[in-house]
Amino acid sequence: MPSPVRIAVALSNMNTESWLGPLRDACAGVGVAAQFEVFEGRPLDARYAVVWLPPPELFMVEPGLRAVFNAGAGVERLLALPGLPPSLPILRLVDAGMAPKMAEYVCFYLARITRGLHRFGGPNAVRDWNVDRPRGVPPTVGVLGLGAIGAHIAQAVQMFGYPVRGWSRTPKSLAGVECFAGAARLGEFLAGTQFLVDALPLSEETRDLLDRDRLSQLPTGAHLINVGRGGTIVDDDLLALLDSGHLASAVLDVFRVEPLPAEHRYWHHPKVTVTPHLSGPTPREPAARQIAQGIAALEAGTPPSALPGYVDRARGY
Ligand code: NDP
Ligand code: OXD
Repeated sequence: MPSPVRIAVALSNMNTESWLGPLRDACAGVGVAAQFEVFEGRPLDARYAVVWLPPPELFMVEPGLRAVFNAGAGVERLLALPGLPPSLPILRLVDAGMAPKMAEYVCFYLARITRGLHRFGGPNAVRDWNVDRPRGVPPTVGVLGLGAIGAHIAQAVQMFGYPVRGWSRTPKSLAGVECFAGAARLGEFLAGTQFLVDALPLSEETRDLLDRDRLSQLPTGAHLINVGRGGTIVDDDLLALLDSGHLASAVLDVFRVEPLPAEHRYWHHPKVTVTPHLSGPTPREPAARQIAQGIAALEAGTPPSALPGYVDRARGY
């Protein structure tokens, strides 16, 4: 019987132990004999690693890695780790159950804001039957990023009757969504968006993308939800446009520095809702299944670049 494939697990900010059972079960389910061990700094002679924000020593101590599985969708911090071998293949999660949760989060805030639902409930709740009920054309929702998550959000929002547009790097075609592609069309996309949802990865091209100029291209009174990455928005520019009244509100789930520092203005700004990076928690079992399928495919000789979630390092996502 061949010896089991050794797999190092290094998951910061997650309950690592709780992942071991689902990972073992998922590998057994795809016929891979695997031995998962928590990486604690000593060599495990691992062939693969399952990571979320791993310590940089992992890559020094484990020179035999053939691929790394990122237990999340965003890879910008993994790619920035010192010592990450330049040709080590990285596979990230593709949806794995995060997309519906993120669509739910966006639809919740969309309804809360556009229908004024924040007025009801709590000690200051409006107790009046004669309140405004929006009956006009719903605002146009624009989704930045039409990947596994953004496309799901766009289609979920569209099902609630909102006109939806989306923006991506390469051209897309999505039922019910007006699609825009490339930097040259971003201005046009923003000008027709009353409710902007950011579902972009952080890369060299998207860092600081939403600065004062770009955000000013949104119509007056526009709202923003950011579930992508904090670094895509220039915080001071967003705050200035909220203060000037050009933007009406921002719901922010992701930040340049996380946890968001206690002194940050976002915490206390009356037009900002802060949530602590919880719009898309990684569901363990589907994530473990996706990772196990990847390991099985690699063990069967499939090239990493042919697998879903293969990270193109030049693109940065
Ligand atoms: P994908 O790689 O599937 O999609 C990324 C999308 O962004 C693609 O449509 C891509 O365009 C587009 N894009 C990237 N760069 C540019 C650019 N320069 N110009 C225009 N469009 C661009 O990623 P996912 O959808 O799986 O995830 C997106 C991000 O969501 C993650 O990277 C992560 O940062 C964030 N996330 C946040 C979570 C949370 O809890 N808040 C949870 C999970 C993810 P194209 O299709 O042409 O390549
Ligand atoms: C992710 C995230 O990228 O949790 O998966 O943000």
